[in-house]
Amino acid sequence: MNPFDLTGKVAFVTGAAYGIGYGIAKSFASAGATIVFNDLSQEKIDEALKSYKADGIDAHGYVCDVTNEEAVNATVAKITEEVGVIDILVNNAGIIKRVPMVEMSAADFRQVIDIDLNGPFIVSKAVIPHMIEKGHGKIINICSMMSELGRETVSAYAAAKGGLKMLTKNIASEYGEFNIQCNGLGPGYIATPQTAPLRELQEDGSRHPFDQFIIAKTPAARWGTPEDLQGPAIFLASDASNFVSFM
Ligand code: NAP
Ligand code: GCO
Repeated sequence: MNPFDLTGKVAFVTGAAYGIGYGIAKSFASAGATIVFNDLSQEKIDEALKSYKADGIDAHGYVCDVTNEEAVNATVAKITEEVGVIDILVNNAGIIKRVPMVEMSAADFRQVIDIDLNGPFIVSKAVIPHMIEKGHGKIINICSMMSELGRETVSAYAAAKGGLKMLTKNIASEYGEFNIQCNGLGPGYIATPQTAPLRELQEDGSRHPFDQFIIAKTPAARWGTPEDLQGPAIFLASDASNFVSFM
């Protein structure tokens, strides 16, 4: 028996048209899982389906905004009917706004909290009853170094990801008795569209100061890639982590 095998499992990775979500979904597929993802428009879904196909993955894409409770409930019901009960949920969809706090509007702050914290709450809430009924489930919340730290310009993101860490602990303790393991994954700094502005070259052609800082402070002396997350993601999605829950 391979405890990392995901054959027969249905994995729903939110916001997995590209970036970290796509990398995680790809790794789940390599371990045998059926991949389901959502994004905000049919155009993005179609584009992503082509990428999955090119990688040999027969994924299922749904248009759904994770902040819209009604749409999430309808999408989870559709997935359950069309693909099967979700065994693995990855709350990955997220945004960041890098603005000094005193210059940030309350509306922008709210939007970050809405997508990065209310989103995982809404999607988990829709999926958990099905997991309870099936007798098992895995929830992986994509947290951040900002779940632990603060830095200039990311107040809303740090507040949301700090909250997501606590939501993770709460789901783990509230639903652990139903054989649902909930864990957070804090990826470090990963090269994706979200972090692209931090790698933009300066006018004089030199590297962005934050880019230099990350390379100097990261033990591997480089930005991570979505593929770097495959080991921890498969571990947290598989039977290998059946007694691991982030409390
Ligand atoms: P990304 O490249 O910007 O991808 C984010 C994905 O989320 C996109 O597909 C986006 O779709 C989707 N999304 C945004 N809002 C959504 C909504 N309301 N409903 C559904 N989907 C939505 O980001 P990433 O770097 O891969 O990050 C993925 C997750 O990891 C985020 O939660 C992020 O905060 C977290 N994270 C990132 C890093 C990093 O260094 N990159 C590190 C730690 C944690 P659209 O294209 O349609 O907008
Ligand atoms: C930032 C970065 C981070 C990363 C990541 C760190 O501006 O500080 O975008 O927030 O995306 O979440 O783990």
